[in-house]
Amino acid sequence: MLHNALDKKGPTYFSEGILAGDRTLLSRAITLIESELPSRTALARSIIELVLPYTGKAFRLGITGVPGAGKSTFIENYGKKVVANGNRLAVLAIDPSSGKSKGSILGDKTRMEGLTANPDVFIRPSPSGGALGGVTRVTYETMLLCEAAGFDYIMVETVGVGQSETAVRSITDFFMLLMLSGAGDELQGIKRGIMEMADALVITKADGNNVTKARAACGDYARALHLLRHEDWVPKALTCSSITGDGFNEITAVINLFREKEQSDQLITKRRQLQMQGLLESAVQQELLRKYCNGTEYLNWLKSQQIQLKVNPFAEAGKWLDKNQD
Ligand SMILES: Nc1nc2c(ncn2[C@@H]2O[C@H](COP(=O)(O)OP(=O)(O)O)[C@@H](O)[C@H]2O)c(=O)[nH]1
Ligand SMILES: [Mg+2]
Repeated sequence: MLHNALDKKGPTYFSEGILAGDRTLLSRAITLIESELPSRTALARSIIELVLPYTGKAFRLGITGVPGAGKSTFIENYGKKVVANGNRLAVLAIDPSSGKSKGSILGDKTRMEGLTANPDVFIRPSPSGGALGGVTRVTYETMLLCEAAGFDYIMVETVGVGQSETAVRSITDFFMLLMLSGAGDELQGIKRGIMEMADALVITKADGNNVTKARAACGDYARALHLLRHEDWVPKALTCSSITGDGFNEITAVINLFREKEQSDQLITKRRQLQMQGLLESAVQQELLRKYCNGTEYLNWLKSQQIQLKVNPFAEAGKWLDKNQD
């Protein structure tokens, strides 16, 4: 069916289909989320509203690291384990560079061949050329729809060189940084800030000649991470190899340990509550910008003020907002 004809069927048609696990409707609804056309945004909002009661049940895992760190291969292997344990898995791949080249997303698909064929797996690459707030919203809303469609494990892959990893950290339960050993933090373009956000740091490709180096790096990071402990969790350093399969049991154990803390002290719920506060704050800010700081009138006002130099920008900003209030 043509997509526009699908859209005409309305939000309930979508929400019921998604709750029943219809992938065509799920995919189309995600496209609506990604759209900037007001009519599509409105339809997407209505669909999300209808499925909201059925969301929140998945474990949300964020995975970052420089291109080539082995993220997609990791997801292929770890994902197989997760599905073998009876989970249904959704993989969302965000690539900030994909606006320019579709290369790495195509690469991801081939790295995840085993998952692509699995009926319990849904893979969705997200182009994310837009603003950072856009990445957060699109990924968060997509995650909600996947949860409503019955996926109970969500992995979000993002490249750790821009700022999309901050966006992903702000909406996932557990944040994992994959690193190559021996390349040095600076060489990998990993900013210290990203390391500080990580709940687990995994040295990848710990196989062949690389094993000793990877273990040594892991020890160094383990000591450094201990100083970076979060309020609710001490980050862990681990190694793994997607070739030999080494390290995956340990990673599973760490994630299970983290998830068990939901039972004892509601660790995930508390994180999500803090995240909700952050999401609301930035949504309000974006909405204000959209409402009051948009369009030609605003741009003309900026220009008219900027040539004068003898204005107090802080006072003028207040006047602009007062004048434009409903
Ligand atoms: N030796 C080795 N190579 C790996 C491993 N994991 C991934 N690779 C290779 O590293 C390259 C980049 O992997 P990919 O998963 O696409 O990285 P991404 O860009 O972080 O998603 C590919 O050529 C993989 O085959 C591993 O555990 N050991
Ligand atoms: Mg990849």
